[in-house]
Amino acid sequence: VLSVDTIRILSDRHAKPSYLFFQYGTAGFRTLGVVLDSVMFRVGILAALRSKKLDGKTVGVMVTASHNPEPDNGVKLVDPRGEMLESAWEVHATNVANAQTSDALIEVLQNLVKTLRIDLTKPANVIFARDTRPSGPALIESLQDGLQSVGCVGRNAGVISTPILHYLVRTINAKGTKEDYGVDSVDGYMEKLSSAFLKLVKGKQVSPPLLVDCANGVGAHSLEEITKYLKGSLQLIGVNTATGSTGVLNNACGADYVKTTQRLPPSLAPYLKPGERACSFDGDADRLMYYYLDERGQFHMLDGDKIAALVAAFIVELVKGSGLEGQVRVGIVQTAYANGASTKYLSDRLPVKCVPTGVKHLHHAAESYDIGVYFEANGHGTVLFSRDTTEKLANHQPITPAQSTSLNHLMNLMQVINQTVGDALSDLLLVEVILAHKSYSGIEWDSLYVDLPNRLVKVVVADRFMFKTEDAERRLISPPGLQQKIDELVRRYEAGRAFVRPSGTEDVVRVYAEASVRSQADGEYMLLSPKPF
Ligand code: NG1
Ligand code: ZN
Repeated sequence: VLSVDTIRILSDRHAKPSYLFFQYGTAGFRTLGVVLDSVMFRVGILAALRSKKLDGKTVGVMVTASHNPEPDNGVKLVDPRGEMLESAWEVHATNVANAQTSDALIEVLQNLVKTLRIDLTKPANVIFARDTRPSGPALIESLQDGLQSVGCVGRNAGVISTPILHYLVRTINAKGTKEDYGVDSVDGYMEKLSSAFLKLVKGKQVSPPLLVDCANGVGAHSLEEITKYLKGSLQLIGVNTATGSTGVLNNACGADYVKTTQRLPPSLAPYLKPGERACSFDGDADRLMYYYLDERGQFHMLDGDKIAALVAAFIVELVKGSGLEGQVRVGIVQTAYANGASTKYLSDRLPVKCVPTGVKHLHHAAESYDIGVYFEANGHGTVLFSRDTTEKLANHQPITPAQSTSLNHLMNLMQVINQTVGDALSDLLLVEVILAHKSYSGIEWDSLYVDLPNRLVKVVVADRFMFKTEDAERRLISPPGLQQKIDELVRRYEAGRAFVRPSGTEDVVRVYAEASVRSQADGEYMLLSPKPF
């Protein structure tokens, strides 16, 4: 049974503010760091219970608010294969977080143990980490109290990026199995990525020194580490690496700034020369945005859609080159935010699926392909190789030296890619490998297709839960009549497309519009006259 007295004593120290409601959304719990104490304590308990339910497999807990402002924080659970928490448990998490008193909490927990038939005698293994936010250390202590209240010690992985935590969870659980995923340490991660990278770029001309905007977040640590392993083959120059300063995280820098403003972070302006490319991580280093200045100094963005196009084309080429055409199907997953031009470009070549926003939806859909490439336009994405494909590649007998080379490249790509979740560092290495192989600069990469001009804005509404969608969030079914109005507006514009959906991470509604001409995409924006970013 649960040691009710211990839970009560510790829970009283982490009382829930009665006036708040917490929701486990697409990115776990996310709100102001100062109100998350009770949530952290309870997530500690829940993580331990989830591990027990899964027969003692290791479960991850990541404390981060990603690209959101510095005062925000959040927490999400990571399942044993390094994936997002199973949906059914999101509801349990919300229930646990909202029990008003310690007694109410104990009751919810006892119910959970009973209905889910959790065997409390099983071990609980939890690994946890945080990003660089100032509110992090105190929140980690609350989390540890939660773990302790159910007799779980947990492993503190310290301050690391979200994708490294996902990697650690997967490696720990895969250890000693057929699906071994590497060594469960930061060094193991760096070693795995970098050694595959070095094999892939051997004898190739790699990028000149590359500026990497770390958003003043934990990605700066990853960058510093990987540099030691790259042995000068790729020079990465960190900008916005001030993880010790307050007030600078994600501030006028980082992947989200680039995507939403479609501008160069001002802090990079003194360094980036016309003709050169650079990239930005977000605050927890799971998103990556590339961009370059053309010869006239004009800014061009290479977002998640462009990364997906580059990566998918290269993988298709390698699959063909290995002699596996027809045996290994490559497919793409996007969301409604994918630029219409990217969807057209990709669906002319490959199967493309559109799913609702949220990594878990993309990840899940990508699992249905032999090799599934998924990217959100905002730069979050990865590539999944199915179990069958992994075996097929390992057992395939190439019949020519060229086939053997392609197959080797594919096997090494699998090692560079963090298949658990989007990973800015791993995606950066992947992109640089492909650019080196294709001898592409930013300009050639960009010319795969031309983005349709677009606008994404947030609008504050009285009740965003009134907005209900269908068709992978591309159409509204509520409030009544609104979709018709959007349809009427969209019809007036060439290649027009627009949709409205409630955010899962902020108390706003997002409005997206695109059209063949910039002024027309903006036209939608003016008509709706919402608050700009
Ligand atoms: P919401 O707030 O539901 O739009 C945002 C991003 C998602 C995803 C999540 C999780 C956009 C338009 N939305 O979701 O893609 O990254 O945050 O962080 O970028
Ligand atoms: Zn992030």
